[in-house]
Amino acid sequence: TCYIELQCCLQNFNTPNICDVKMGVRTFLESEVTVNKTRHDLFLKMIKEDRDAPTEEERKSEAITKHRYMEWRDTVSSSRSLGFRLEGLTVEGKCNRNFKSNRELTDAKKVFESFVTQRQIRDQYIWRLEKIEQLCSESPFFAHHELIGSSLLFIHDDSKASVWMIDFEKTRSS
Ligand code: I3P
Repeated sequence: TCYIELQCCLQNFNTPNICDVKMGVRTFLESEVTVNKTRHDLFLKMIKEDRDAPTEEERKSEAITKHRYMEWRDTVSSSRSLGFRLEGLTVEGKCNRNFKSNRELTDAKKVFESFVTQRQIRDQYIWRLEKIEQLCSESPFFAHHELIGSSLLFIHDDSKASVWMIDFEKTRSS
């Protein structure tokens, strides 16, 4: 019998603080590169972040391909340079997704330091990250698959913390 077991990661937390960190230097599949359809919504997202990012031609058509958007997105964020990027943060119920152009390690460190202020919470995160690292290095599945666009989801409240790996939609055997 095949079945999927689902878990609500927020369960057991009182007023959870949440941080989504997207892993990897590339967040699109090779198969997405060949799709030539252009999209106006992605053009709008691009100029919202940087008015000067589109080329002359893209400005005329007011549309870009998803590959162009994803490549640009990986390059302006820390994905390409650091191998991860901050997707979003919820602290005391307030959500912040304004990290698109944060490329520097010092910026990421500042955000993590303000997200995790208690030593006990930090230690629980580190324990769990080391556990995930150990499980991944022993797992035959992880040895033979590439994960694209997956995230580490950090959640804590005043007394407890944990991390989960989430979003496996673009996982392929390698
Ligand atoms: C989105 C993000 C998503 C991607 C989405 C992008 O950009 O990269 O991961 O969905 O594509 O728009 P942003 O983070 O800047 O909002 P997939 O991972 O499913 O490709 P979409 O617009 O086609 O949903």
